Amino acid sequence: MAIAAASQNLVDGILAGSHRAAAKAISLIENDERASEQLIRRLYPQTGNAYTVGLTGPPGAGKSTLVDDIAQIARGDGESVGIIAVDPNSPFSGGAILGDRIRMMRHTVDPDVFIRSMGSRGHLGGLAVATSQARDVLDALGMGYVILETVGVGQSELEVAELADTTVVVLMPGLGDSVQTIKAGIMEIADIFVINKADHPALARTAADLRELLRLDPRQRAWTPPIVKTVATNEDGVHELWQAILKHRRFLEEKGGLKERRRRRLERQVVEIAARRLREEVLVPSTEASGFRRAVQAVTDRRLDPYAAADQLMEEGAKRVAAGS
Ligand SMILES: Nc1nc2c(ncn2[C@@H]2O[C@H](COP(=O)(O)OP(=O)(O)O)[C@@H](O)[C@H]2O)c(=O)[nH]1
Ligand SMILES: [Mg+2]
Repeated sequence: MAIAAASQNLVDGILAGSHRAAAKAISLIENDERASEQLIRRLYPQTGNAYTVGLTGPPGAGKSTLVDDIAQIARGDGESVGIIAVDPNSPFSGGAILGDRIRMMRHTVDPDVFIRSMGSRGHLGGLAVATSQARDVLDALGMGYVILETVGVGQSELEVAELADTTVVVLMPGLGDSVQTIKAGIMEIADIFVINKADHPALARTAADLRELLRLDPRQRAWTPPIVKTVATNEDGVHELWQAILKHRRFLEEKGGLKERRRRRLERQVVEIAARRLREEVLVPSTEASGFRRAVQAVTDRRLDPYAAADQLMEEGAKRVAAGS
């Protein structure tokens, strides 16, 4: 009951545009899976208005610096911007990590910019779920754009990148065989490539490698990912990057791809939630029931095969859930 009341206050606060309420909500998401589910259920009808941009790439490529620049430009266009910096390798959460905090200081008094870092702590449902919920909070808060900064090229980063409407892959020259580190998955999700640190002497080589990689990509694309070169620390090329994001957004909106992308994402989300519920609420509790132990004994004795036992487990579990609810 206390949780329900608290989350109604949070919901009211978020819908009224309170950054404090949004910050509290994200802490809740990091620490309390049950409560955050209740929160998202209440906020959900008020979401769907923010446009989500993902920036992903190796550590040190300049993502945070770029996000800061983009936020500045978007604010100049009269847009509000919510930023979530996701770092699965960072033990820090509950606020901006120090570097980000200093860099993003110029936005801190701006009511139309919200910044938050999320680390690896907690998140029983996974970092992608937590990020998705935080994204929903900033959407409900009324942010026109939500920018997700994610580190690296691993599976959990791919899942986070899948939350975005437009995905920007940030690379930098001189990472050895930097382009070789672009995994197949990243090629598929990139809508825009950025080669940041274009002030580096290896720029030409990295750009040529990337163009070659794109040329060899056998898939037919309705949208060819542009390659934007930036020097984030001087804000060079950052207007071009913002224009590329807007152009991709227009492309998705005009060709209907945006609705389709979002529908597919929600489809995956519903299936994931159902699968988690099935495991946590049907299968695991069913293994505690005496019928399960009898069935396993029957499998051991070769009176029942494992497939039939699994079907039985599902049936009994479903019956129990139906009786309980
Ligand atoms: N020379 C150069 N340094 C940059 C550029 N962009 C960012 N940096 C620096 O690279 C370092 C890492 O940047 P950061 O934005 O934290 O990278 P992130 O880990 O991808 O978020 C910082 O010291 C930045 O000041 C750039 O275009 N040129
Ligand atoms: Mg960063």
